[in-house]
Amino acid sequence: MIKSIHKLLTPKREADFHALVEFFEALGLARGESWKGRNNQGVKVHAPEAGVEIGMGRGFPQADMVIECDSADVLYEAAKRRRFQIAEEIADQQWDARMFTLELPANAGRLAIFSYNQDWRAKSQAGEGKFDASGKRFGIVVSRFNAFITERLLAGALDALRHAGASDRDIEVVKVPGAFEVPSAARSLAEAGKTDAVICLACIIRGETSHYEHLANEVTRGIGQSAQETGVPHAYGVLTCDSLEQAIDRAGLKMGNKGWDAALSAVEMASLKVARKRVAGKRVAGRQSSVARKNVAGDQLSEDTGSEKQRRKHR
Ligand code: INI
Repeated sequence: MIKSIHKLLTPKREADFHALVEFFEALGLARGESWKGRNNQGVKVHAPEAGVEIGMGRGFPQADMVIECDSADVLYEAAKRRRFQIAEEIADQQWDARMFTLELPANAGRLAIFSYNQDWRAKSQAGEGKFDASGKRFGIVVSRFNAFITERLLAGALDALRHAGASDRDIEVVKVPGAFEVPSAARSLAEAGKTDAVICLACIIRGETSHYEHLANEVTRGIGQSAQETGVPHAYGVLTCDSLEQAIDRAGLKMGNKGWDAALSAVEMASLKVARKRVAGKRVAGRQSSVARKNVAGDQLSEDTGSEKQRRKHR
């Protein structure tokens, strides 16, 4: 499983290294993991989404790196206030966007920053959630049983939420003794009304229990029931494995990390709920306006009838 894609910048001087980190943080990228070894050091800064774009034709930014944001004008003002070196002034683009470019510190290249004028994705993604966790609150319930595995699931889930833009203060982690206790803790979190999605993490290993099937079934049923009855999305990150080896593979090695996967499902379902609420809101508003139209017509009708009655009276 591919985990991420990075643009690597390797300035020679320590001052340039810090200047670059501060530059990206000032633009709003989140600081991720960092390390300091004998021969090198590194800091990762993240955006909710990253990838390779393959483009053809004219009008692409002339830059080594591109950032899409909500408002290029806001970032442009921020860049000017911080006296970042502006290479190209902010301007309208023929692809219905606003864009400007900056020189990166330490001669590390050029960065283009743009925002679309219209949210053209809104229509095409109407039926899908987005992998954007910013501003959303998450609860994580994690079982201490098989902690060797569940701690890895938890690390994967936290990593995924942070990558998707969630803030640490919006993540509540609740630890419970075992998988059996996960559904009730998940329900408490969901019913408290302070989370947009709950992520359930546990590990049940067949070899370790004679009641494996009962436990796995009950935990799965309980999580599903809590999701359906509270209306809060629950992500299922419960490993049900035949052996410890299988569990290890699903907690960070060959088969990826199911905690990470569950967290991304939670992000998607939380944003799908918001998107569907927005669509439903528009529908209700649309329906109200037609009801309102009917009322107006109805009122006119009764007025006419009234004046007709009056006329009859006078005749
Ligand atoms: N809990 C788990 O999370 N995984 C297991 O594999 C497991 N086994 O093997 O029994 C397990 N048992 C504990 C259970 O979830 C409860 O915590 C316990 O029964 C107390 O209610």
